[in-house]
Amino acid sequence: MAGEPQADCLFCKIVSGEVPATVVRETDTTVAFRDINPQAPTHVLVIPKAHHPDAASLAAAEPQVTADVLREAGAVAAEEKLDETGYRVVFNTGSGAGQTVFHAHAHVLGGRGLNWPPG
Ligand code: DGP
Repeated sequence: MAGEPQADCLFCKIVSGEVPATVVRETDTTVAFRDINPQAPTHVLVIPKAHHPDAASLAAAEPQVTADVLREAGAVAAEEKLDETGYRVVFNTGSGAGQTVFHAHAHVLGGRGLNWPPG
């Protein structure tokens, strides 16, 4: 069922604590933790606790939680002092766009210059 934990999902295991992560923020609906393979000095992932495969399906099923994820992305950026220099929030969607974990997640990237367009 949409939103239910999936036994084979890495990020559901981070939500449950079965897989450890460096958690920087947590709310009733979201968890934010450091990416294991950082692409910038700050690289934090913000995920909904509920399982949805990508950002669009999350938004369709739980718009309020989508807003929670975006608010938390902003809170991470403020805590990491990125809001003055600028930062990027990215939802890779689909394997062709580089999505490798099919549990919706926002990448929060900053702390270095960020080129546009991204590769
Ligand atoms: P994406 O490629 O957009 O699906 O992003 C998935 C990200 O998840 C990628 O940047 C690496 C990160 N990642 C993969 N496995 C782990 C893990 O076990 N722990 C943490 N903290 N991050 C992970």
